[in-house]
Amino acid sequence: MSSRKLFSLIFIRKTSEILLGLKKRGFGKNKWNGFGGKVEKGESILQGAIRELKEECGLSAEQLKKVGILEFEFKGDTVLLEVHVFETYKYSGELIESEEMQPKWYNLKDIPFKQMWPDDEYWFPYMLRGELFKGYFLYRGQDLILKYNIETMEELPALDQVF
Ligand code: 6U4
Repeated sequence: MSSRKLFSLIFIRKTSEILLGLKKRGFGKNKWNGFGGKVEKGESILQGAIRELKEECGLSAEQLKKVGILEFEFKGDTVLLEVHVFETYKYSGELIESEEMQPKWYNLKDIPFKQMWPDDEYWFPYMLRGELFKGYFLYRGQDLILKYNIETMEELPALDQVF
């Protein structure tokens, strides 16, 4: 039997820049990524995203736009990760470094793909073009993608369900 784990992943955008964080511990350590984490019991995916953003970089966002859904499977592991990707150009608060993340603005031309999850290079272009997307990646270990698929979507499911 396989089980599914829900995560959020949030990107703060400016016209030609994107905010990334260097993960300082745990899963994906030393990789640049958006902010986010596990959706907790009693919250919706959107609520989880807003909470994680605040916890990890100090910023508040009222509106997050859903931009994609990613599924990750690791060969030999029955757990499927379901990562909900959000972006926003509207935020408030003061950017801080947290125990989990060291934030940094990157120009869109200088995104450090070599120091990110290998899948990011495949789906970032969809996000940067403003397309909604759904992706599936099968990994062996955390470095090798064995199989993947990405498709654009007309719309993404509502995320108000509380878990
Ligand atoms: P703890 O340490 O338990 O508080 P938590 O912040 O809840 O952790 P964490 O850090 O494990 O969760 O979340 C993982 C983050 O990495 C989520 O934002 C989803 C994201 N992520 C996981 N696999 C990814 C992948 N292959 N590519 C990607 N982001 C991924 O771009």
